[in-house]
Amino acid sequence: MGLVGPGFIAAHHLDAVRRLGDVDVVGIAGSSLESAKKRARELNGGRAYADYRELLADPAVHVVHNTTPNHLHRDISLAALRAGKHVISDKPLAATLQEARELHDAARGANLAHVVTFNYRGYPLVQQARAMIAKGRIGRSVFVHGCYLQDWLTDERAYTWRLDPKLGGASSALGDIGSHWCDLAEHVTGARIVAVLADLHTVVPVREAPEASAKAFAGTAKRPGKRRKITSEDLASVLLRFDNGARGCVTVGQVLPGHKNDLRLEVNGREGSLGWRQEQPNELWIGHHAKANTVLTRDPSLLDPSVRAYARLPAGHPEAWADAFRNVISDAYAWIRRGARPNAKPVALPTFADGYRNSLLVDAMLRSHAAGGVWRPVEDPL
Ligand code: SOE
Repeated sequence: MGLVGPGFIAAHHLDAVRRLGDVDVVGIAGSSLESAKKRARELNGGRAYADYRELLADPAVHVVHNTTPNHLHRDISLAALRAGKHVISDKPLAATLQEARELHDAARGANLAHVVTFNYRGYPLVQQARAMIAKGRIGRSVFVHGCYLQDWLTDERAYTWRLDPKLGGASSALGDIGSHWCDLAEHVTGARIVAVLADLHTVVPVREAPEASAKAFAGTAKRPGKRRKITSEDLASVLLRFDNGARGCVTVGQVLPGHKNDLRLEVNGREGSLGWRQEQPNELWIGHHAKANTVLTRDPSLLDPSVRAYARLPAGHPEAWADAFRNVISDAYAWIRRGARPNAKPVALPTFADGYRNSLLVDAMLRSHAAGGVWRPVEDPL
């Protein structure tokens, strides 16, 4: 594998790949030879390439991990597919809906793996919830709700390229983390969001930001920097309608003190409810109407046989974010080893089709808000 864009998430891609045990890390490309060399040294990441094109030209690289900022996703992923490489891209798939469509079209029929890291799918209890709903354990789903709340952008001196529409895309919080929630809600329920009504807000409209390229969770700068006007949302509430008739709502925010990486998903069915929280990932809440509620802990022997492989440690040994991330990367390489045939894709693995679908959802939310907060259908032209 070769990696382009050695930022915050790059180390976790390398870690996940190394845990597979049979994939060589060939090298890293950055924005310059110097940055690539520095990260290659720090991460023991093999060769350093001055440019992603050099990495793509290297015949030793079969799989490209694209961990660049959103505005670079399209060009690099497209060039990688055209060079015959499998691609594992960070989310969102691209900065705009149009670019996401281009990537989706290029990946379709290319006989190459095309993966988007909606990594929250990789948790064993997320897969358990999906299996239970698919088997009818909670009856017909009627309400799907939750949130994805963070606080790392609370302070006016916190800044990230994600807030700049030229680099992060038209939406900020929705594209960065709302995208994860929507993907999870559709994946777990097996239902599709068909209409949205969104209210977006910018709680911090001016930031005194020293560094345009600051990484996520970089913290608050000590000294004020350049004053920047912020136009993209840091808070969003969205009502949802699903194709199976279920209703839903989600709140997404990155300026909410005390919430670190608080992703919660609850699905209420006619015969029971399921609730999962990213910060307590080893527990699945199971709600009942006429008997006591229960909590299923992540014990492989208690999981549905179809999802047991996602729990790698025996009961009592907690698994968390890095393990779930590894599960997604592991599925990606399993697909690659099977020749990346469409019918050989692991069920839980998110692809460019899911990435494109997700961009459609975020786009519909932006349009709903721009129209004054009215229902907008999610039209899927495919
Ligand atoms: C920052 O909000 C961030 O790193 C996201 O970009 C990731 O996708 C999410 O997993 C954690 O938070």
